[in-house]
Amino acid sequence: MPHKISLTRYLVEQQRMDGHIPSELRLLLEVVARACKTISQAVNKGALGGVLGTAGSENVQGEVQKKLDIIANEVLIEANEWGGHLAAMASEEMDGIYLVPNRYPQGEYLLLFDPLDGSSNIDVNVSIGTIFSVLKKPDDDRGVEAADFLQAGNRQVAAGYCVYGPQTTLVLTVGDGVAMFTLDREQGSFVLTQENVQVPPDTQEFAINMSNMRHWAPPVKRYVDECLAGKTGPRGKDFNMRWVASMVADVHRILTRGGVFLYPWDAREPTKPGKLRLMYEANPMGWLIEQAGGAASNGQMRILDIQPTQLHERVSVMLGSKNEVQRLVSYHAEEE
Ligand code: P6P
Repeated sequence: MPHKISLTRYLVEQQRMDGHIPSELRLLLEVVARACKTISQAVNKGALGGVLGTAGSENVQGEVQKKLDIIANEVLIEANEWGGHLAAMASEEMDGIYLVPNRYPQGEYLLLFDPLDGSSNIDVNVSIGTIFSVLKKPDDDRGVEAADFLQAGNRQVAAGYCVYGPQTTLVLTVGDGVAMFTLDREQGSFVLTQENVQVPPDTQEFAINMSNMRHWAPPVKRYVDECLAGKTGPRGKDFNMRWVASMVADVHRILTRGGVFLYPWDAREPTKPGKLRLMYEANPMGWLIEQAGGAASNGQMRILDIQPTQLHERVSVMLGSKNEVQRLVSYHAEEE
């Protein structure tokens, strides 16, 4: 039986090997992982824990908050605010940024998260997850402001998610490839189960919410029509379709066996660039996919190069197997 490598040992070796992970960042990632374990336990209780259903409130997006959305948010805030590794946090569930209280030491990192992505799936027992992104705060001694979070995704120093499914699996990058850690509930620790994750450049599986077809822009319609035409169409091969309506689950499948995920702009709300949020969904997931050899675009440009202007801004997302994303980008270019 190969010796189990815990998340802690993996991070210590990453830190020792090439100083790639400063000790403060290692501490931050271990705290986030512990918070994900706590969230996993709450999620797994389900109806037994009295945590299903709505909380009777709305978040900044105007979406009804589930009880577990708020629980997960509070777990992440409470786990991270006292350690001295963070200066501030931002969350899908909070309008503004959360400054680490003055009673605690301030660190140099900014943590952004969607505490429980896919929460419409909570009550029907389908996989959901936590997505997180880590940035560095500006190198000055003034207090952190919301504008300090508005950094392009190519400035992330760590990104990852924890998927609460049949297994609880933490997936992480610090810019040196993607590693996966499965929660060993008997030991209560995340154990390395895959490293150097690679997304195949080609695929026969696409993920999109087909009910929005009549609202898509022509390049997306063309791409999906060609997938549906299968072997007799221009692609010369049949495609399969998946849509979990939980980005974490769809991205985990793509990291595990390839595929392409699309949540593109559509005409339902033409002034919105898309549904998904740039800072704490598209950027962390985009970096993970790129670190695994895939691509992530908004149809016109690399998602990680987008300069954010608002904390909760939305973006059109096409990510996964590189050759499929490049095909989508070329269709958008032809359209323009
Ligand atoms: P739709 C979940 O609410 C989410 O933000 C992503 O996790 C998911 O991919 C998408 O929205 C699902 O959206 O419109 O298909 O319900």
